[in-house]
Parts: sequence; structure tokens; C-alpha cells
Amino acid sequence: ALMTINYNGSSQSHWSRRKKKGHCLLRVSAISYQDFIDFSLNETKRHALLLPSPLQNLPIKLAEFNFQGFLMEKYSSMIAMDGRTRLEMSSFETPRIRLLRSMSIEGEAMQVLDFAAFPKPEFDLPIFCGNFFTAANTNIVVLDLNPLHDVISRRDYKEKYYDRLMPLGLKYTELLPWGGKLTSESIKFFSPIVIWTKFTSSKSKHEVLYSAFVEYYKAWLELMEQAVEETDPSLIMCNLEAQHRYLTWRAEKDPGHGVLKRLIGEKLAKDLLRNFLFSGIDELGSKTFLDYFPEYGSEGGTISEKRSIIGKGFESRPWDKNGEFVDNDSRN
Ligand code: BLA
Repeated sequence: ALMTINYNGSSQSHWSRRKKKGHCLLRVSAISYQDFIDFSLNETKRHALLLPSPLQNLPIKLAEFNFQGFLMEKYSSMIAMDGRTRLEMSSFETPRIRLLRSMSIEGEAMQVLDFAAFPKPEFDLPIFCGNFFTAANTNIVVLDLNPLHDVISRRDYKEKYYDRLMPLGLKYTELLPWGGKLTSESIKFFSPIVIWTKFTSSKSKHEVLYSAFVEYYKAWLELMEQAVEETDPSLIMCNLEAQHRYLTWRAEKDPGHGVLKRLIGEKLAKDLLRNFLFSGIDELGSKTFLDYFPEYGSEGGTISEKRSIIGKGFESRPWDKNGEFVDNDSRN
């Protein structure tokens, strides 16, 4: 039975099968992020032509044997080294979205969603980011329309996308309050409406998180629909580099790496990060992590293992109700 579950012929059958096994062996905890993914794909289809991503069009090439010796599609589904935890990947594109991908992890003691939408470089749209980690009743959540360009130095960019979204942001940042100190470097990747929160699991909190995800994603789809395609090559280049810098940051420093390495080993985790989750890193640009973030350089030209060079900061939310950045941290 495992063999047939693991081996997916196509992403479509994958979705229907996933639904059918809703009551299956490993679903101990109530929360499953599958509903979030189902919603987002259905909603995307109402706004755009949803096509399978080339990442999932190469099943033969990408099929390999996993730890237990099951033949699997690398970018479709995997069973972790513990033999139980399941990782499910899916990816699509649309005429305006370069890569719409999700990874969900379902284990006995852990549920994770990593959901992102990366626009094509002709659009300066924010990057949609839904990152939810649930384990042992604690939840670590980042939900945001991550700005492609710096919202502090580029006021035009903040006004263009975020001024109108402040009421939505205020509604949910009250329900899901600031999660406390975080890697200071991350703050530049967040927008004035970012939801950064931690909470203990409860039905009501998960319902709030679901509606926040729904409303943020709908807002992002509307922006996507209204966006005007850029034609100036220098501005397209600028979008391209900004997205590449973002991918480079996350592929190197995302806080979920430790968990991924424990689940599937260092080699596969790195492969998943570069070729699936942050795919584009080898195609969109040629700069390296240290080109973008030289402060992480250590002796011998290697990248510092530290996640943060500045240290943790931002005990409280560093944006006011108008979305103005208020530097409330003396170290920054
Ligand atoms: C913790 N995840 C965190 C933290 C943030 C994020 C801000 C707090 C700790 C810190 O700031 O270092 C998320 N940070 C982000 C995101 C961006 C960013 C989304 O800069 C985007 C720009 N989290 C996941 C996934 C896993 C995961 C996929 O998104 C696991 C596979 C786990 N996140 C995870 C864990 C912690 C965490 C275990 C707590 C452990 C720690 O702080 O090191």
C-alpha cells in the first residue's frame, strides 16, 4: 500500500488521493495544512490559468529510491528517515506566477506548511509567504506578502502595495500578536503587514490562522490580477535581482533547515532547498550569498554558520499603524 501512496503519477491524482486518506494512520493531531493548500490552489484557478510547474513535469528524471528503498518522485512526495513523517510537494505556474509551490510535512508530532508564490520578473509584486511550523502544541508562524523591494528606502513601493493593506494587517496582527525577538536580518524581508507570531495550539487559533491565510492570499491574488507588466529592461532586471537575493537568503538561512536536515538528511535537504523550495537560485542570477550578504563571510571565504550576525532583535512590532517603520530596538 505504501508503494502506491508514495509513487505519484501526476499532481492531480496526488490531490484527490490526499483527500481520501484524510483519516489515515498518522493523523494524530487535529491540524493539517492540507486545507490551506487546497484553498490556495482552488482560489488561484479562479484568477489565472494554473499549469503544472516544469519542476513536476520530469517525473522519470527525478524519480529515485528513498531511504526505505521506495521509488519516489523527489519533488512530489518523500518519507522521512524516521519512516513515518511524510513530505508532500507540489508546484505550479501561471502566466504571471513563475513558481507557486508548497511543501507540507505531516508527522506524528509535527505539521509544517511552507507555501510561497514567486511572481515573474516582469512584475514587482510582493512574494507570498506562508510558513507555519506546528510541534508539541507550539506554533511558529510567518504569514506575509514579503516585499520585493525595500519598503523603508523605497516609499513608492510601500505606498503602491501596502498602504491599502494596512487595515487587513491591523485586523490580524491584533488577533495574532508579535512573536517576539527574531533574527534581525529577517526584518528587511518582511512587510508592514507581516504576521509573525507564536501560539499554543487551539481550535480557535488555528481557525484565525486559516482565515488570515485566506484573506492574505486573496489580497495577493488581487494584486497579481491588477499588476501591470513592466517592459523597461532595467526595471525587470531590478525585479529579477531582488527575487534572486530573496531566494539566496532563504535557501541559506531559513530557520526550517535544521528540521529538514533531521528529517531527510543534509544532502537531500540542500537539494530540496535549491531545486524545489527556492528554485530559480541557479537561473535567475549568478551572484552568491556572500555577494549579497558579505557580513556573513568568515575566514577562508566560507559562509558563517550563524543565522544572525547582528543578533536577535525586535522584541515588539517595529511598524506603527500606518505601516511606518519604527526602530524600537536600540541595537539596530
Ligand atoms: C523559527 N521561523 C522561525 C523564526 C522565524 C521564522 C522568523 C524565528 C527564529 C528566527 O528569527 O531565527 C520564519 N524567517 C522566517 C521566514 C522568513 C524569515 C518565513 O526570514 C522569510 C523571509 N519553519 C518553516 C519550516 C520549518 C520551520 C518549513 O518555515 C521546518 C521545516 C521550523 N522555524 C522552524 C523552527 C523554528 C522556526 C523549528 C524555531 C527554532 C529556531 O528559532 O531556530
